Amino acid sequence: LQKQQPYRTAFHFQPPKNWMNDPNGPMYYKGVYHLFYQYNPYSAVWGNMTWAHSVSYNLVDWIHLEHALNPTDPYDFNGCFSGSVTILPEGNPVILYTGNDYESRQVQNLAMPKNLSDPFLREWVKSDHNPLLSPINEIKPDLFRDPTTAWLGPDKQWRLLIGSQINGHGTALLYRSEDFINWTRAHSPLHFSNKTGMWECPDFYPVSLSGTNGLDTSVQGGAIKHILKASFNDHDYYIVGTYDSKIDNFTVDTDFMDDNMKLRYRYDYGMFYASKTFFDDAKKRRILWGWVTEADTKSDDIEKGWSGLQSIPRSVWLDKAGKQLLQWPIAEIEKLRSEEVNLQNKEIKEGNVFEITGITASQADIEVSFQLPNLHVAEQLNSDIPDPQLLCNENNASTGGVLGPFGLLVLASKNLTEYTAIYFRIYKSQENYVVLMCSDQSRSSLATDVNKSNFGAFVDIDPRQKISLRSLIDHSIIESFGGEGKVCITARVYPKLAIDESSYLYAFNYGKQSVEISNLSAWSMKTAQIFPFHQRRKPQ
Ligand code: DQQ
Repeated sequence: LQKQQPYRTAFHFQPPKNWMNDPNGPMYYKGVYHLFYQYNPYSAVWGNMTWAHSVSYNLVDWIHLEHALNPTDPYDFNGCFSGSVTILPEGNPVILYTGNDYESRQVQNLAMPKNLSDPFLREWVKSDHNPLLSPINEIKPDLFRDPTTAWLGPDKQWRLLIGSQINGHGTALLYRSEDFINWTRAHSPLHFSNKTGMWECPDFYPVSLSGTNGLDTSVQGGAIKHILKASFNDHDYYIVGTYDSKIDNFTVDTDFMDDNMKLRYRYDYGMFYASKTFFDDAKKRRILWGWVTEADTKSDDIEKGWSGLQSIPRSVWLDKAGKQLLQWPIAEIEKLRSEEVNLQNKEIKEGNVFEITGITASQADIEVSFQLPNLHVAEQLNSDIPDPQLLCNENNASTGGVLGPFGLLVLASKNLTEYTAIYFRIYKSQENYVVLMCSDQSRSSLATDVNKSNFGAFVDIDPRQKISLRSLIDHSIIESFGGEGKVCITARVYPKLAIDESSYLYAFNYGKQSVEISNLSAWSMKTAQIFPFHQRRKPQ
């Protein structure tokens, strides 16, 4: 099958076929992880939005179940759109989701599990009270969607956010309720921006200032900050701030835009959208899922019979400085590692490319760290407000510099006709060093009709320390983590030559100065067990 389907993944979550987009209502319940997702049961293009449902004991191997929500009622007839799960104080989960109703108005609905003693929660019942919320007053009927997980305030009232656009401004509307059924809109939204359009899939959660553990969504007070994420412009942006639950005031440390009107922090600088987090009570961590879109054409999707991936779930926490988030693939994924290869203290001289052999290059996990002996020769960055994406585009991996480009060539063909380059360049800006990370897809495929845009970001690290990179490679997706999770870039590629056993892995340095690989470990990755219920395997 892999022969005809060279782009299907081996350890990323995928349904057997058809269209998938946003992750919905992820949760942990009675020893089982649940993932719902936006799904079209009938084809590989968007439509007929249904909540598909899969469960897992380890977030790696999955069992596909019956659909949880079908668009069959007047209040969701045109689609069961995105939403979230809230675990009520007695431990019972409920779903809040957007229904695109029979008149294509976006309304908010509630659903409950039919049988709470079934840890798979296979059947869901829609509430008789639906729709709970309709677009009234100045809310436009088609700009009112994606309820968050609700949290409980000190006054014992629930709060939740709904993505919207009011007077042309992106906003997170705030609602309160005592009984989870009757919701009242607060006078002020939690936050808005007059510089963005519609906010989709907002997410709002506390993060700890003292360690990497996650916090339950209702935790308030103590050494914490709050994260607000909104999806717009095809990307997921977040801001860090302080939330006062008594007056529902959110004071932001840094807004979506910086002083130069540039958008600031993104979860991922590549293809990653409509993400959602949940608190994993079993391992006390917060986990992030995101929809990874396609870069090929709609007709390619129809031909291959599927579209869309989910990212590898990532642990997310606040960095020590309290400024930005760090993300790392959940540790469970490491159980798929096999056939390890290692390298230490290897110099890569100017213009050098060398192959890393001994692993399956199309299905791999690589961790590498680089050291630069001669930083003072770094080129000066000649721009006041440099744009990292532009820098990666202007100087792709084949353009030699002084300190870099150096990094990995992944999903590469033997003669390097095709490759995707994940690399760094080091610049000086006044007296500071600047580390640029790029994911260069421009040579990823001989195919001409796929999107091969490059992605880039600055990694806020001191290059006098090691510069680290981890890449998860899975046939048509490359998820890269720079600076131990400070910058994530996810790319989709569709090589013609570099597929399966014709795919190779290299390290390279096209900079004038030598760089040293202080450490490299790479593994082949085994295939995860992702099956329909009747073919499920015993959990390991
Ligand atoms: N996808 C859903 C919406 C959401 C959008 C519909 C984001 O609820 O706003 O499939 O990708």
